[in-house]
Amino acid sequence: MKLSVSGRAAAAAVVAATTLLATGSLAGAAPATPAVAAAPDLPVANVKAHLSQLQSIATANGGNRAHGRTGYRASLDYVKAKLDAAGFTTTIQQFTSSSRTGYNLIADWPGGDTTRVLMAGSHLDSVTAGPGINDNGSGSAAVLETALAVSRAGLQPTRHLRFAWWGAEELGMVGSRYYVNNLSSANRSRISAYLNFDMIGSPNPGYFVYDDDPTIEQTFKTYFSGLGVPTEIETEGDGRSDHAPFKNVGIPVGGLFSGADYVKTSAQAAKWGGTAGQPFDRCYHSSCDTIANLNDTALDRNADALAYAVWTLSS
Ligand code: DTR
Ligand code: ZN
Ligand code: ZN
Repeated sequence: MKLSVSGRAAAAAVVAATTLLATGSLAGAAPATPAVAAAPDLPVANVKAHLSQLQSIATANGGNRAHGRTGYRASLDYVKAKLDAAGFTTTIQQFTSSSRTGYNLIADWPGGDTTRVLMAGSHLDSVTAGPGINDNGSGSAAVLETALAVSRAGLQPTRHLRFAWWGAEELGMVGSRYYVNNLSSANRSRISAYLNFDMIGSPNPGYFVYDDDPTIEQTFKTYFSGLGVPTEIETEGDGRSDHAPFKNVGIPVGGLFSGADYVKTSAQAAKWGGTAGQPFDRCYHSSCDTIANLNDTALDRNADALAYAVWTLSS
């Protein structure tokens, strides 16, 4: 589905990007670039193809992709193979949690200023109850497809791009905390921002933007205003996903969320559609969080917003 960003929004994006480069949140940036290379419209069919693979992996591995189970490592191997074939430098970071081995997958896109790194990430693990397609195959597939789009475009951003798929988020952001805690102070200071995507295809979707770093928040809001889609601030997520370890050490963070087990209000249904009085995702942490548990429009819009933010904030 071709979703265009209006000229007004694109102009605002240039302002946002320029503001970003001038503000403290991403200080030390290169001189403001006069324009932002146009971010791609990610084919939602590609995102869904990754999700179908993750569904098949869960089905073949006891019905889940949870930390310490075979389905998690099989999920990581799928993502890694795509990235290796696309020219990324991939690293598997191993850790232990609850007496089981966990893994983070880190993918660096060669080039860019490695003293100013833009990261985008998502947790790849599910709960043990089910395949975790919305939570969080949706975020993982969108981050993967954005990385593959960077490769297809041969993007040469000013900033160095790094993508991450975290293990054991469902146990308390274990993988992302392990990554941040094991960064040297020098490498920690080189991360200029971290963007998090956890549940972005909820079947009864809301459009929530994290309100942590104002410049990142504005970048996402500019994108959605270009689509004519209203957004709300994500208020109940503080500390509840993989952006928290980054925020806790002072790294600017942002992200998108389409809702979990909270109930959609009438006012929200009036602006977003869907069903008032029902959860955004009635299959949250349940066995029914399968490939059928998605809203393709929300997945499409959020994946495109992810790509737009990566293009804009790395320029
Ligand atoms: N903790 C996440 C789901 C979640 C709940 N609230 C938020 C807010 C922002 C991002 C994610 C979430 C999980 O179950 O993986
Ligand atoms: Zn979860
Ligand atoms: Zn999640």
